[in-house]
Amino acid sequence: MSSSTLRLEMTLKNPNPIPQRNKGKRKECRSNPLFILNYLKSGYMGEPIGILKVIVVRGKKLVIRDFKTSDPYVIVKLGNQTAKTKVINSCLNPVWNEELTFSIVEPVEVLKLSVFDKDRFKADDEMGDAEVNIQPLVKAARLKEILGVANEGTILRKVIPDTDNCLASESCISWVKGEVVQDVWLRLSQVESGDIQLKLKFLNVPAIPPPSNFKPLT
Ligand SMILES: [Ca+2]
Repeated sequence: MSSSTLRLEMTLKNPNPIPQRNKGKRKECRSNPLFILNYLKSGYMGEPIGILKVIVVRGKKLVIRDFKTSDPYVIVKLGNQTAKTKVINSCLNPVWNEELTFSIVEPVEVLKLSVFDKDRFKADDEMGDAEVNIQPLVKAARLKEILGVANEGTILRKVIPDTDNCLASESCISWVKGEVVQDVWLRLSQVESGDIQLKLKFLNVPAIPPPSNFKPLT
């Protein structure tokens, strides 16, 4: 077999071979303190402290990005985790009622969302963005753990609209059906109008049962 045939065969087996110089670079990166610091910051190494369920309920008075309407969808981000809702065609007051799940790691990041108008033949248009601090929810859930029982509907905490947050109205963190739930209306920024309603739920990370052959030390 000639060397050119051998090269072709190797390319077919591995269409994207890593060039030798990149292999060396990659190894070098992993021993670089800055790389390790960034990796730790990314949250991958963090111990999960809980699960965040984000229910994107609906949008209100969203902006027009097509001729008379828009086809909105929402992208939600927590640290390096991203999830998005489905597109609702031709609607400025869409109802998604979609549940997106994230893991919460320390340090707790701000939850960010962006709304876009889906377009078929060009890049999707921006329809505003917003963010919400989930620290009050995490703290309320921890307080609930310490205090123990709460009656159904008990308000654990209230968060008021401020220049530091995107809240469109007062937000309540309550104990609902065995879960710590925060109802939020966010005002979209970078646009003339538009609010998004979210329901945030904090869930404890499920405990991993010990292996069947586990024997505690005596
Ligand atoms: Ca569109």
